[in-house]
Amino acid sequence: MDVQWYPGHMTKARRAMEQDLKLVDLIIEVLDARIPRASRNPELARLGAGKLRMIVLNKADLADPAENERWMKAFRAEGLTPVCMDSRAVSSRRALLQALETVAAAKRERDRARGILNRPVRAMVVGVPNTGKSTFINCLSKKASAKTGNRPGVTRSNQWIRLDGQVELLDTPGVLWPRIDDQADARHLAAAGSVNDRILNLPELAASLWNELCVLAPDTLRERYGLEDLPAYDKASLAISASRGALLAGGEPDLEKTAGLFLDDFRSGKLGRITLERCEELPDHK
Ligand SMILES: Nc1nc2c(ncn2[C@@H]2O[C@H](COP(=O)(O)OP(=O)(O)OP(=O)(O)O)[C@@H](O)[C@H]2O)c(=O)[nH]1
Ligand SMILES: [Mg+2]
Repeated sequence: MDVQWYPGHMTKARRAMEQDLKLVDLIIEVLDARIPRASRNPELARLGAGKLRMIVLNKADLADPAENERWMKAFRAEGLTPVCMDSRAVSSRRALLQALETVAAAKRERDRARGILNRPVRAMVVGVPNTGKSTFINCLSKKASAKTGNRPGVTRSNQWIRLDGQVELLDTPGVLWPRIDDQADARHLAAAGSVNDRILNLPELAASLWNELCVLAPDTLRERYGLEDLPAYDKASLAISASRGALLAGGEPDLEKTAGLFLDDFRSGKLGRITLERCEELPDHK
């Protein structure tokens, strides 16, 4: 599947990110916990060299809890500080602030040794589109300061948001990279909602997700769509379109709409908590 979504604002955002990295002490990378591998920016290790780093496995409420734990362990083994988060729930806030303070303590200590007092810790919040960066910031600041939305590309420019207690967060637009070489990465980013649906072939994307979910969550698929066995997507989509009434004017199945319904079921967690990527897949270079 060819995913090439690199609109102008992303080129600008990527440049701004390189510039603004000079201003920050800490990089908080917000990943989608369902696709922690594909949603990781392969350039960040290089761009952020020398900076403090934190990983937020956001949308952890939509991912398999056992997989969340495995991913946390893998990130810890890399020397990073990972936190699982449901940014829509205030209950996630405290653990995150604690982790943030632990990471920030190193920076405050360094400042103190140089005689610098009370300089706020500045963190840049980065990630692919739609992982919940702005929602995450709003959760921490307890205000709806940053604009959020259920589609990729909502945040268009950088915005500083100050938390109480000497921390400033920079909200940034979600960025992808100009070429996504790995096909599985591309499909997963699209399935999770990080790519603009308008450039995608939705029935093709739905078919690839269907194949994966037949392995990861077969019982859920059977139950949700009232199927006795699990046919190939072509056949399953006919059944889904009939049961959901996704039909064209002449009564033919509307396969575009059916694909959208199925993808929405996955994206909104109606198919249960599913992680598409196992942590053994974490390649060394990321
Ligand atoms: N279930 C769940 N939904 C979340 C979570 N965090 C954010 N969302 C939803 O995900 C969607 C995207 O959230 P945003 O905060 O706008 O995402 P973003 O990363 O800022 O997106 P861009 O600015 O487009 O890059 C919204 O519909 C949020 O309500 C989470 O932890 N769990
Ligand atoms: Mg945003």
